[in-house]
Amino acid sequence: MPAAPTTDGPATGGPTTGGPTTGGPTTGGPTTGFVVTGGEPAAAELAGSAAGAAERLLTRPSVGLGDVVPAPASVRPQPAANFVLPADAAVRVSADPAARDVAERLAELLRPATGLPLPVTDLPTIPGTLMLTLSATAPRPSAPAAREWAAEEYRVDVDVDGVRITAGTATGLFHGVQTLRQLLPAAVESRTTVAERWVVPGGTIVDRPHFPYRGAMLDVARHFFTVDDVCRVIDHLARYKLNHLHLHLTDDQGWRIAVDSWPRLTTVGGRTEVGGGPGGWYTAADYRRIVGYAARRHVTVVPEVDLPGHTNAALVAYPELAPDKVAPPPYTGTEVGFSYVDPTDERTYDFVADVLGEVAALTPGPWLHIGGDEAYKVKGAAYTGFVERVQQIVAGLGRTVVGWHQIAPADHVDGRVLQWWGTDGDDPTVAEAVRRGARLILSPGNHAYLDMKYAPDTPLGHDWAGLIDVHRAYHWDPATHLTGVPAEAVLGVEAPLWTESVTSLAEIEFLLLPRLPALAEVAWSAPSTRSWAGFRERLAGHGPRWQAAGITFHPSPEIPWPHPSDNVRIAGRPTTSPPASTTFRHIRPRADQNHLE
Ligand code: TNX
Repeated sequence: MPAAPTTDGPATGGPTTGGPTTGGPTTGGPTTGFVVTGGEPAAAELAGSAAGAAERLLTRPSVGLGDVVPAPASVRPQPAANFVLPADAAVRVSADPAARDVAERLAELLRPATGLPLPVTDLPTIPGTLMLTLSATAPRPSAPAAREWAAEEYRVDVDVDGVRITAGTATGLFHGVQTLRQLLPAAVESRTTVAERWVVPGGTIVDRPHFPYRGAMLDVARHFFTVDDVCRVIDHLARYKLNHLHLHLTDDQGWRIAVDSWPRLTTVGGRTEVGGGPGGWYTAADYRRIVGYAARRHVTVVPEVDLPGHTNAALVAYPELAPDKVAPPPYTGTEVGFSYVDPTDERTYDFVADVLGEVAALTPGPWLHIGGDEAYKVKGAAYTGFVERVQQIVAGLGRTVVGWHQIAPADHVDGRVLQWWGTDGDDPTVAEAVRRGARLILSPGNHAYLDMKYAPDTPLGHDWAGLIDVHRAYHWDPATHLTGVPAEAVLGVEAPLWTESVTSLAEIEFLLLPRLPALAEVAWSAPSTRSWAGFRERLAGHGPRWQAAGITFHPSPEIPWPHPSDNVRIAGRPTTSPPASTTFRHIRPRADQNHLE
């Protein structure tokens, strides 16, 4: 459900007003020269003014307080209150294990580039320059009474003495840390030490999500990706305040999650992938590593076991599940809709209960995704009957069922969520399921499908749902997207990445960035704070960040990426020769290929 928009004191009316175009680096007052009025100034006075001007220059932030993606709910710049991280900076945090963990993440983020020790303490006697505070109620200086925090809400206050992040939960603090990260110069993303003045723009941000469910999906079945690759994708989600990673764990081309009671699913069904590569799978320990890594970044894993279709790999391993009880050949192509488990055989339901039971036991989050898409050969009552039984199995495990929107005609079960991936916002069957109680995750194929090409010449991806450039990813409204579906039924937004054509981490990143931040803003930011003009300006500043972090991205021509000839202050100061680690090169779209070095 979208959070009710609230105002918090004299907000500037949206992030664009604090952005670099209007209130960013130039808000620190005149940066060159100083005004002398009347008579001959004394030498000391002159020197004092010069020192003041120099100080203002040195404490000029490289980003504006409003340059955050996704756009915060309210931004109040205080240009006279910029903060410079001192060499003896410490992180002080409330004495709470989850908050402490967020503080450790912050220190981990900042140590490589700053080269500072950044000790973390929860002792109130030790002064902290970076303070992470859990508080029962939201501080509201301009109003008499404190109020409840909204879910995931945080507040960042920056003044000359330090940065204070306050929230009601560790998740809120974590989001505040991601905001602080974006307020520091791009060089903060460097994995090696950079000589830099770490200036943070002064002022206050109060921020909260519009939709509670904000996610991305990675298909690890068509091509397999390692635990490290998945963790890196989780990092990208966390950066943009996405809080769910949906893993598409099973499909015709491979079964990727070990199930003790049906071991051949992986030892036989996991050894294939699109194109004939070796495939692979996650052991229980691997999967636990993923969910643990995600949890520490406040991301919930949503595991999908796709049923009753998309099951060729399972049938190869266990022919008893096949309608004719004959093992099909392994499949490494990219067609869909031909395979299915036998909905008339009780053994199939034993299989489903065992698999979902084991996956649920490994998964701390509330969701189990049962697929349900493109089961073209299981029709009518056979299909709805199958889905209804599987929904009951999920309910019996105490979990909330999620399925692709094809499951809409099945009976309602408490809490059930449909993931809509259509391309036409008029879907009466889905609207009807919503009237019976279903909630929706929106993944419109023509806005949110990250496996769609950016442009006709994009070397990867599909185009069946159209081309999706950054503007298309950004320009839609989840609250009104589906006819006959009220905004209250929309839980949020998810950006799926199918991997038929994707074989490496660099290719994943190339399709994720820069569209993932666009979809993150659609999900996080209230419509009143969103504008394409502001977004493309704010997003431009992320190119140097990704480059400093060694992240591949598509240099979409719609985004005004900084250019070296602009004398961009990537390292936080004007210079014609920034340190090599932060030099912004190769960012212009090139005709031949699109990967950045
Ligand atoms: C449709 S979207 C599928 C996937 C494919 C994808 C390719 C959905 C629920 N099913 O099986 O990978 O198109 O874009």
